[in-house]
Amino acid sequence: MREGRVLKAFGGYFFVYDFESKEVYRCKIRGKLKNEGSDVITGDLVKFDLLDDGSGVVEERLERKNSLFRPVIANIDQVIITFAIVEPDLDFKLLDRLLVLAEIADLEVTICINKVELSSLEVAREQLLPYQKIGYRVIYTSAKEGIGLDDLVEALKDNVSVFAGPSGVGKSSLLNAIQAGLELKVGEISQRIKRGKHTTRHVELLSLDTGGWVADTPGFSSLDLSFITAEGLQYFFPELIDYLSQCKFNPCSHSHEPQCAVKEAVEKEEITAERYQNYLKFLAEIENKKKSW
Ligand SMILES: Nc1nc2c(ncn2[C@@H]2O[C@H](COP(=O)(O)OP(=O)(O)O)[C@@H](O)[C@H]2O)c(=O)[nH]1
Ligand SMILES: [Mg+2]
Ligand SMILES: [Zn+2]
Repeated sequence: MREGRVLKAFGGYFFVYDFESKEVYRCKIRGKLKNEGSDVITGDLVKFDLLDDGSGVVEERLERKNSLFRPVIANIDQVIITFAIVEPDLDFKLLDRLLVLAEIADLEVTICINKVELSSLEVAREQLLPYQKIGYRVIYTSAKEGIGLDDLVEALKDNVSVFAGPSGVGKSSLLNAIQAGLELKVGEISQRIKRGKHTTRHVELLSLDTGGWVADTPGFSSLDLSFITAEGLQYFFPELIDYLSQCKFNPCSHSHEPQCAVKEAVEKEEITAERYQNYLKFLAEIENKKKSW
């Protein structure tokens, strides 16, 4: 049997990229699979057979590594968290929120800072230095001037990626810049705003000529963190983890307790004050939501 990846599910058909022939086949799904309750979504790895007429039948869905609920997509390797250095101003609180969501989903992260030609590489690098120190990969691009596109291609290569980040930062422009003929609309208001609550969305994976797949819709449409517990939040700030066992109290929320190793690390500037402040804000959000229930 052939093995492939579902690039798109639409109107009862599954468009499957065959790893061997590198062709895309329109497939139906074996009724047995549906009866077993084993749904097939974009990103799924499947086994399929080809019929004489050139169409295919999905016989088996392989186990998923992970899946996102919005957008509905499976087996994602990484999220490209994209911001502009200016226009719009880089929103570090939103960046930290997206990083927490990526950590929860256990995705690899690449932070992409676009529109660097409007500022300078030096300024951008300095602002993102704390994130590089934590261990996040940061790339600096300009879709307009063609800066850093090789780094983006390299990051996308051989991975299944979703973009995340506010609208207007240049996500579509970056994809257009690395893939000739793509012609995604630029300057469009994010679909999220226009879309009605109950409209089904069809997520499509684009195969890049340079290798890799990218979802055509940005990831993490819900930015709500209150589904995690107050005690859980600390584990999604990677730079806190080494300090957690050194706090006097256990559990320690690292907000008001004495002899807190995290607070001491902030004072010594081993943890940046801005990230710590955002940790406290997210913690308050989670606690307030609980109280209102
Ligand atoms: N100056 C500058 N403008 C850019 C750059 N990349 C995108 N833009 C502009 O930013 C606006 C939003 O771009 P778009 O790709 O639609 O952003 P998206 O909403 O994140 O997909 C458009 O007017 C683009 O022309 C860049 O590198 N430099
Ligand atoms: Mg766009
Ligand atoms: Zn503590």
